[in-house]
Amino acid sequence: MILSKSILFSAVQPSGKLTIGNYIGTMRHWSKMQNDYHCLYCVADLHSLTIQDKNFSLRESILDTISFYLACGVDPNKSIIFIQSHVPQHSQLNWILNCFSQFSELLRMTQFKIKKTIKNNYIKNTNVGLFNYPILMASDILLYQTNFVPVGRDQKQHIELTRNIANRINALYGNIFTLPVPLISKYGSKIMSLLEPRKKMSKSDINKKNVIFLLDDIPSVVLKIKNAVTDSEKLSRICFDLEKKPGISNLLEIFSSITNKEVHILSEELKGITYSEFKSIVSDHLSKFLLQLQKSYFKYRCNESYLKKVAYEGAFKAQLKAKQTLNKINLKLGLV
Ligand code: AQP
Repeated sequence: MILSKSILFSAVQPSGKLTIGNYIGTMRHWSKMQNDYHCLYCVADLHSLTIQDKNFSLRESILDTISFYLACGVDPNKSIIFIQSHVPQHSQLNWILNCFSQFSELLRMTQFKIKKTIKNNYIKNTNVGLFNYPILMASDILLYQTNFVPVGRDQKQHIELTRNIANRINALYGNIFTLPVPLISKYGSKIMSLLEPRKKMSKSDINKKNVIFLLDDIPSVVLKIKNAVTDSEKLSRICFDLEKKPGISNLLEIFSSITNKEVHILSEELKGITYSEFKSIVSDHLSKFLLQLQKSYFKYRCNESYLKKVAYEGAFKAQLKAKQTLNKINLKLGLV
C-alpha cells in the first residue's frame, strides 16, 4: 500500500526585511519538513499590500524572500516555492470565503486589533485588507487541502478561524476542505522584542533596536544583544521564566533555536554565569549562524533570473493543485 505524504503549507509576507522571529518561528523547520511532507512555501505578496510603506520596494522584498527560502535549504525540486499573486485562485477563493465569514469573528482577531492601532494609525488609515487578512490566509491554506501549517504562535488564532470557515462550508456542502492543523514549536514560536520583551519581534517595528534582521551586520547584532533588556535581579540567573524573566527567556529561546539544544539543558549548562557573559555567548552563536545564512542568501540573491525561474515553475505547479480545489467549490456552489 502506498501512503501519500501529507500536505504542508507555510508563508511569509514580504512586508520588509525578514527577522530572526520569522526564521525561528517557521522557516528554520522548512528544509527538514520537505522530506516528510508535500511542501508549498509561498511568498505572500498580496498580504503585504496591507502595509503601505513608500520607503520600501515590494519587488525587491519578494526576491529577497525567495532568496531566503533557498538559503534556508528549501529545494525547489522537492518543494513548491511560489509567489501568491502568481496564483489567482488565492484571490478567487478569498471572495468565496468572505461570504462564509462573520464580521464579528474577524473583529476578534488579536493581530488585527494590534495592527490597526500600532501600524496604521487606526481612525485615519485602517484599510479593509488588514481586516480581511485572515480570510486571505484561510484561502492560502484551504486552496491546497493543507494538513499542516508550521507557524509562529501569533498565527494560531488565524488557523483556528480557517478551521471554523472550512467546517462551516463542509457542513453545508459536504467535505470540500481538509481541516488544517497548526504546527507550533514549544520554544521559539514567539520571539520577543529585545528592548520590550513582552511584545512580539516584528519586521515593521519602528524601533530597529528591538529587532534582529537576518541581514543585519555582525557589529549591529552584537550591539543589539548587548543592549537587550534582562531584569533587575541582584544575582544573574539564567533560567526560563516567561512571567518573571521575559528578557532572559527570550534570549534563551533564540539561543536554543539556533543551536538546536533544549532550553532546560542550556539553562543547566549556563548556571552561574553573568548576564553579560550569557549575552556574549548568544551573540557569538547568532553571529556565526547569520554569517553562514547571509553567505548562502547572497549567492541566490545575485541571480534574479534563477529566482524568477523558481517562482514561475512553482506557480505553475501550485496552480494545478489550486484549480482542483476551486473547481470543486465552484461546482458545489452552483457556479456555472
Ligand atoms: N517574533 C516572531 N516569533 C516567532 N514567529 C514569528 N513570525 C513572525 N514573527 C515572529 C512567524 O513568521 C511567519 C511569517 O510571518 P509574516 O511575515 O507572514 O507575518 P507576521 O506574523 O505579521 O510577521 P511580522 O514580522 O510581525 O511582520 P509585520 O511586522 O509586517 O506584521 C509566521 O508564521 C509568523 O507566525
